[in-house]
Amino acid sequence: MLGLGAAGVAAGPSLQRAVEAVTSRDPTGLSGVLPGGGGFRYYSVVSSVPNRDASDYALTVDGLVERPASYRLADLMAMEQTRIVHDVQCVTGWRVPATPFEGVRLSRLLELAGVRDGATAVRFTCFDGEYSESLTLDQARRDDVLVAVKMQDRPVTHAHGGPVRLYVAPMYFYKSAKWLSGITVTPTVRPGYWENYGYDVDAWVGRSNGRDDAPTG
Ligand SMILES: Nc1nc2c(c(=O)[nH]1)N[C@H]1C(S)=C(S)[C@@H](COP(=O)(O)O)O[C@H]1N2
Ligand SMILES: [Mo]
Repeated sequence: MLGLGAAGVAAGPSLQRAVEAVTSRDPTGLSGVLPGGGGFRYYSVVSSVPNRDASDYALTVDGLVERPASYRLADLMAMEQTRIVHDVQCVTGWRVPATPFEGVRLSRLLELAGVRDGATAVRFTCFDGEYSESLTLDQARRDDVLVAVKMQDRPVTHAHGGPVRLYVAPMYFYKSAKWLSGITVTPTVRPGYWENYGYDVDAWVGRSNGRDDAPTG
């Protein structure tokens, strides 16, 4: 699959078309409309994902930090919660307006961990065992980037990546890693799962992946 993705990128006359080629190929074949999802589509790059809940969920923070940590769901819920209402935009075109997400600011977890000299990025891993994402430290420290425990004002469901997913409000939804289980502070950006198929690492909505929207878009 990696080979096909790379070929798509190389053959496409534009990145836009390369992205569409990768997307329409749907290498996982697993995307589908979520029942009762209010416009959301279900995405997973693996066919089944274990269930985790308050009894066995853990999020580790490690890498280039002074104080590695592990958080249970209750630990995250006991911290200051931030609620953001923003449009969800998938790079394949579907969009869900004004969706509330709530959780702990990623910046707070990084602050508690103490980022060490030489770090420039953050890598995210997931308990599905396959997916990964990344942000630069500057992006990760934005106020609109959350480690979310709620979506649509309810606990994040398993289908939406619960109990804990990343939420990167200003970027295409592929940055919002579901089933989040690891946050590793790294020396450089390590591209995430879809980024190895040609998606942009800097995934600003309207200003990446071949889009150059009018500012009013
Ligand atoms: N672990 C994991 N996170 C993921 C994905 C995935 O396949 N696995 N897909 C991404 C993509 S491309 C999108 S559009 C959204 C879909 O989120 P949803 O299933 O809640 O609609 O999750 C993102 N995060
Ligand atoms: Mo997506």
